[in-house]
Amino acid sequence: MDMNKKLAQVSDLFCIKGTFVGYHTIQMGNVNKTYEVKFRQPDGSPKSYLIQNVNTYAFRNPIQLMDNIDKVTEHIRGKKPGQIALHFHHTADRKTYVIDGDNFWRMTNYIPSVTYNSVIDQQVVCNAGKAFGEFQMQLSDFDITQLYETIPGFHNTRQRYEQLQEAIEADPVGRVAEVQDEIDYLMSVREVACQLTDMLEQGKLPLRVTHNDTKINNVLFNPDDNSAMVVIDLDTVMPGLVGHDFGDAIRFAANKVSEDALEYDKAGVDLEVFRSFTEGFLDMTADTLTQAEIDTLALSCLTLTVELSTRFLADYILGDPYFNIKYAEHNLVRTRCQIALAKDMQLHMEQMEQIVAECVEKAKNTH
Ligand code: GN1
Ligand code: MG
Repeated sequence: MDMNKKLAQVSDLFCIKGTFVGYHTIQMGNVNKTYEVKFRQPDGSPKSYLIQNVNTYAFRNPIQLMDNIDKVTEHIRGKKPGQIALHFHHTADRKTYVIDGDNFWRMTNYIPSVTYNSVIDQQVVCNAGKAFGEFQMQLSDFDITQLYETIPGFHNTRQRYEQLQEAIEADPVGRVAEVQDEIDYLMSVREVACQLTDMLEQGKLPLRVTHNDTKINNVLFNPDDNSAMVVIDLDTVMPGLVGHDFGDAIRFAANKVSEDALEYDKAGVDLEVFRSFTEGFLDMTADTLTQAEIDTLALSCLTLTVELSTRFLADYILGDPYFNIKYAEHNLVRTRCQIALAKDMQLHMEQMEQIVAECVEKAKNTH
């Protein structure tokens, strides 16, 4: 596909004014494809937008997904009038998407900002914690029944294990033999990893509206002072547990190496980063969380790390249909890195629990 031509056409369908100048691909996420498109406006000034091609293998109901995002962004905009926010462009017939063949396009404003793939500064990570905590609080009065479950069972860890089991049984590309150690480890922690899912089913943890993909690079920061401006990537906003957001954020931000590091043996939880994020997150949420939610925050980090390991491994076994990969063993490296992190979290569980308790105290004393 001639991308220049295609992106110019898509922009036109979203009624963008001005002359298309060019585009570049943005490295963002492992599922969708993102492009910054540049325009010269009728008055001569430059203006950028973002266009995304939504992965419809991952998101089987992209129209429902856009419906969720529309409602959630409007709700948040109502809470922060006048502030920078994510805004989706509409077509002439008021749709937030363009379907052409297998492609599902959407277009948003481009927000000049910085993002971080790894932690360079404890204040940044604390601000990210506040941003995700605030996001949840802004949606605490949002009617859950308004949301479609765009990926059913997204953080249902038991279901993720069943999907891994099915992949192992199918073994369509003959990769199971080489990943026996990884399978053995994941099966050994199955019950502890499924504890959150079980508690939800037993009614011991409340459902909230959650983001469900709280990687620190899903927060846009102000380049001037590193304050958090906007939480992006709302594709997986769905009913979920507070631990899904907390645990996934820690899994990504507090890892000593990147999510797919080749040196996966160096993976582990950085307790200083853990503390900074937890402090920011609980500053926003401590007053509203139940005791059971607080008690399972540290556990949720292990849960989300193990859960993602099962997803990366199942994808590797199936021949990588889901996650974008850069090389043949990418999903295997990701799996090994997450497993190394999970093992280190098991070793530090008590310290993580202790830090959560201290941050709860601190939040309650300052409010
Ligand atoms: C995917 O595409 P991205 O990076 O936003 C995935 C998350 C995983 C993450 C791992 C819809 O998110 O669940 O945690 O990769 N999103 C979906 O990097 O599956
Ligand atoms: Mg995402």
